[in-house]
Amino acid sequence: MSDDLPIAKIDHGFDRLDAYGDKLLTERDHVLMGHAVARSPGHAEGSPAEAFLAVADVDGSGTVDAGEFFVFQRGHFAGLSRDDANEAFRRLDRDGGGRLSAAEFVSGVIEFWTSRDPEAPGNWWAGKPPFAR
Ligand SMILES: [Ca+2]
Ligand SMILES: [Ca+2]
Repeated sequence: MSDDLPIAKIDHGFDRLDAYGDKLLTERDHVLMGHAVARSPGHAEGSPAEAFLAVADVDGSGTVDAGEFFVFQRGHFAGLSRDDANEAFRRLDRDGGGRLSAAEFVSGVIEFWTSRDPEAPGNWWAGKPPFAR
């Protein structure tokens, strides 16, 4: 199997992440991406947060379990341990049901990028935030 297709998709994904368009991924791209997530209505079909949910929900159940969450987040944050992911998952699973509903998942994404509340569960999206006790 040729590597052309996956490489083309990675290039395409990189171009999407390179919000500033200078062929470098920097903090500035993440800030622009965060603003784009914040602007998009959380449940609007096609919003970045909904797109993340579609990728994370590997079995198509409509919810994200702890294993799916870990695999999804580990793909973005290579240093995230399973313990850190599990702790983050517990915080994001607001009803304690053991699964992230679409609303819990989307709220986590949006809060991570936009909330100024130090107690917001979404602060844990990428693992333990540096200011957490
Ligand atoms: Ca699922
Ligand atoms: Ca839940």
